[in-house]
Amino acid sequence: MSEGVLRRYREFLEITARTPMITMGEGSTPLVRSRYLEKAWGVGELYFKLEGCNPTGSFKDRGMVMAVAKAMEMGSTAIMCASTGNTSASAAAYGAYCGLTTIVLVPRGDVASGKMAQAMAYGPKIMVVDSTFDQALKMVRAFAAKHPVTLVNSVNPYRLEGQKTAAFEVVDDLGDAPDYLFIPVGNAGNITAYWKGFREYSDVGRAKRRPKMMGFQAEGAAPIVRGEPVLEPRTVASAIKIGNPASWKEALVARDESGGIIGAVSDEEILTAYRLLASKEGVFGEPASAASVAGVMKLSKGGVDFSRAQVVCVITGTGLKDPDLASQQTDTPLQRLPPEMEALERALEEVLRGSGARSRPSTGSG
Ligand code: AN7
Repeated sequence: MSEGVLRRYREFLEITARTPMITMGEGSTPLVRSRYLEKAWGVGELYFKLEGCNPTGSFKDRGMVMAVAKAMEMGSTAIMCASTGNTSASAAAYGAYCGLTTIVLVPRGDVASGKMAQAMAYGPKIMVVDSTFDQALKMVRAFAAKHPVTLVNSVNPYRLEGQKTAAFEVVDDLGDAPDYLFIPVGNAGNITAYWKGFREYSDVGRAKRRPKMMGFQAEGAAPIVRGEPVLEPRTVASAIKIGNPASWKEALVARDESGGIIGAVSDEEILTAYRLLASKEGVFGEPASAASVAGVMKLSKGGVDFSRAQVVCVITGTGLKDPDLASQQTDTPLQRLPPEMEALERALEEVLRGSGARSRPSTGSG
């Protein structure tokens, strides 16, 4: 059976004898070294933390497993959240796994189709609200304060407790904290959780240093960068289309204590990074995730010297979450082919020449 984050990092979490040690196999995600962008952008060492490899395809599972375990420990039978998609998918999955009633509110028209289909598959109560994410979050906060349901948005402190384990893993894999941690920022829970994780690990001596926290918002949804809430956030990266982040203050603390920045990248930069990440690195992340990579691209092209730095980019969710955008963003042609070997050889003549592949004698055995 998978270890899961509750067992792997139990000494750093608030686990009691009565905490159900549930797991769907979250955590222990790959840290992959770049083979192309690192050189293209002149970075000393560039790594991608593949959080799309979690059970529901995003980092949310780390926090959800902790929030759900504590909800059950306290006798709760219902969980609730507002979401741009990934939190609702994760809540619905863990809710189904644990037999809880799950209620999710999503902003109408703002959730990628893969997340919507996924959330629906788990069978929660889903309500589509004619509002932004920020308004839906306000509604669930008010509702949960009044009724017997556990709020599992990142304002639930156990969510961030679970999510901080990703920082532990980065240190465990690299042997120390990296110089820089690039991360997309929406509701600002994850940047807060990573910073907490890095701090705790260095406090107990498991890391000798702490990284600079480099958070990136989308330009049209960059309240922290602008210094005021954005009433009508706009961005192609629907996961981070958030105008009034719940962990705003905590994100500023992470930025300032670490000597990092919170910056903005345009949708164009996000999409360029999104395409490069998939086509040059084989890493298919969702658009919001590409904001972290766009951040490295923007700063390195803007003259920041990363040539001696160790840089980690958090790829927060899988590209499969947003198949419509993926189809729009690719120029890979689909070629029709009659079902004949000769046609296949004709069609691939140039491809093989272009790849430098040498023809070789047939072995006769196929
Ligand atoms: C892929 O699911 O807010 O700054 O409701 O799905 O911790 O909010 C998702 C956020 C980055 C931003 N990448 O993280 C939700 C939700 C992906 C995300 C973020 C989200 P936070």
